[in-house]
Amino acid sequence: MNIGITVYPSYGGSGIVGSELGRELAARGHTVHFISSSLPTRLIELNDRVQFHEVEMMSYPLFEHQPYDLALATKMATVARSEKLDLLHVHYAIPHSISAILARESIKQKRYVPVITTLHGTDITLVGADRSYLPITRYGLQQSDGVTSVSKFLKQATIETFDFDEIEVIPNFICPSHYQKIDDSPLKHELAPNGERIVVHLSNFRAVKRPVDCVEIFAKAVEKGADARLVMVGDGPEYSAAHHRARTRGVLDKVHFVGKQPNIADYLGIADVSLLPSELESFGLAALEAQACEVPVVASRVGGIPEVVTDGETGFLSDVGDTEKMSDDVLRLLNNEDLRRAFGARGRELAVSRYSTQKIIPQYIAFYEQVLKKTQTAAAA
Ligand code: GMT
Repeated sequence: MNIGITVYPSYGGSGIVGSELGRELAARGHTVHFISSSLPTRLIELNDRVQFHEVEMMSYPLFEHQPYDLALATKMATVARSEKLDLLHVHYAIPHSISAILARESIKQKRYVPVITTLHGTDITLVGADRSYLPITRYGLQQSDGVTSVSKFLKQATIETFDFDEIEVIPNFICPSHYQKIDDSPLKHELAPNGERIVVHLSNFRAVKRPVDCVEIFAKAVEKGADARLVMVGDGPEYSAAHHRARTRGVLDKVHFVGKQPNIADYLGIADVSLLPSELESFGLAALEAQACEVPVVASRVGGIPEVVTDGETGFLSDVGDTEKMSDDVLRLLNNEDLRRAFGARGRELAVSRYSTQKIIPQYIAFYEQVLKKTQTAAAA
């Protein structure tokens, strides 16, 4: 197949999922055309099967804001025709599905290019549900030729908010050989020079991820006797607040803010516990990545997280903001190697058996084929 993929290139899990999906599809013999404003972060290698088409934006004094959605639609239509795309697969509904629908409609006299929208999270729960975007998001769902969501939770949220239920659940995935436990590494010595335990948090530091809670959980665990380091991987709006909390709680010397990292498996692989105390999480890719590296997860019991983290088996779940309990859970895991190993092994087992690329990528391909068949049958009738 010839597949057009659009993602937000530099920010968040939807971009990661879209980029890695593209790479996996190419490895299975398909040709993938990324259409976005810049090269997606995790896409380091372009070749005959993985191509990139940059959305060009014309600036004009009259434009208070440049109309990216229209420029994207134009590029999608151009690439769809020149590369004879079989379908357009967009990640994150706003504005990508609207741009794709516009592109499809603008060229449908020549050929019909179906649009598949994958819902990732705040495109439904936060941004899409806001009154200013709700009607257009619903239209995007109704007009897409196929819609997938990354968890059962997100499907249910979409039904409740948009009264739309034709959704295939296809979860996030990991490549098992890429995410592995690392027993020892120079990085581990650098971050924990005296053999301290490593607690890790990985996110884009938006308020919804509650990175300040991570520092608070860690500070409480230290007060209760933990000999550990906290490694904060990523960057974003809440960085300053998290840094400030580390300073005021007197743990700044034990917290490493390492910024955005190209290879997060290096950090997850050496960790003993992973923290994901989010306000809301439609799936929780960071939890899955940690589990794949045999790292137990301490997280909030919200959204799709319970679909990924099994409470008492691969990690511990708590109410949002319950930093007291979360710090107890961290301490319990740090102090008990057998428990940590058992949770780690079970987490890896679940990550591989349920969410490996081998299991999930064929689900996307089957869904593409189903949508193509449906649209071709409709066209023939
Ligand atoms: O909804 C978002 O926050 C944006 C989105 C992204 O692009 O970062 O994140 C979501 O997509 C990930 C990949 O499917 C999921 O694993 C995350 O749980 C989800 N984030 C939230 O729901 C907050």
